[in-house]
Amino acid sequence: MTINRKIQTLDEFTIQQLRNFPNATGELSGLLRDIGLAAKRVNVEVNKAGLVDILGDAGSMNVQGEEVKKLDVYANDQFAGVLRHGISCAGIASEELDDILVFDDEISNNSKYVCLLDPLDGSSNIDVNVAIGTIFSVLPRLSPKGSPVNTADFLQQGIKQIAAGYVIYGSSTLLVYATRRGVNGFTLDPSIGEFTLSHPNMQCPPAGKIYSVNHGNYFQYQTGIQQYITACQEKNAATGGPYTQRYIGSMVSDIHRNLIKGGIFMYPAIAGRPEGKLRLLYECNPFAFILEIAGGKATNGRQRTLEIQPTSVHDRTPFFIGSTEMMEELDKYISAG
Ligand code: P6P
Repeated sequence: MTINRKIQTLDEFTIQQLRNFPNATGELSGLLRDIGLAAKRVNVEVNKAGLVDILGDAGSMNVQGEEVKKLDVYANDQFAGVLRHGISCAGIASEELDDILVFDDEISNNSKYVCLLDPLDGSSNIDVNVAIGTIFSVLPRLSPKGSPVNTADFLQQGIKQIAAGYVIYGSSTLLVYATRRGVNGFTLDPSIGEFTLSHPNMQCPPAGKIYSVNHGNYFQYQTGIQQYITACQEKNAATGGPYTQRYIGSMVSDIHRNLIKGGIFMYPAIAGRPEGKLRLLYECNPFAFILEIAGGKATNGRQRTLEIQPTSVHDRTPFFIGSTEMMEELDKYISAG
């Protein structure tokens, strides 16, 4: 029997990375494998979401007499569970948890990393079958090993991230993660139940023709942003260039598409939300890290996202991310606006 060595699974890839760095402890590889396992479990339930009427609404009991959980609560439990029982993570912050969750056991207290998660972003799209996703960020702990982690371990600038990634539960299930060595994507192969390398060394095109923004908030955006959006539209009319507006309402999908094809995603401040809607630590920082490693840019309109100093776990931030040339053009409009 010949083994198809061309197909590299996530586990093989992370172990190969480990072999390239003999001094590495393997904790990051282990953490990424744990995330892949949780993502596979979440994927099974997300794919059944359309059957909720059969399986029962959240809070009800299903035919097996088990309590049916809301999918984002289920997703949080899956990621928290595998990370708690792994050897690499000392605690997590999550959109689903009011405060940090400290694992506080002997193994976890000696782990190197903390993980920050949006376990299931865009979950309001589940009932209309729009792709949703998981977003994760990995930070090195600051507190001494052997002790429980604390909030300060999580309130670090995004430039301190060791790794970051996302999972898209869409037409296929794709896990993308970045370290400083590059961005790589793995598509779940149901026939073997493994994530397999499908998008090696992902790069964000420096230019693009796709802009992603919620036009419904247009009149709430600051002048420079309104002018940039109009410029994107005028390009289309004036130059016949194929500028296209694409906005799915699921940032994982919008940003993934722009990462591959080139484009810009914007979630500006709006009336009543001076800090915007998106969360800094577990939505914007992971994507900012990934896009910068892939050659793109990410800001809050004034400052590099990765340099923003967090003040609390659930901080929000205005968010602009994508192809470098589009981000630089946006910056000109914001500065002149
Ligand atoms: P709006 C989903 O709820 C989310 O957090 C992101 O995934 C998405 O980009 C954004 O909110 C959409 O927000 O206000 O445009 O519906």
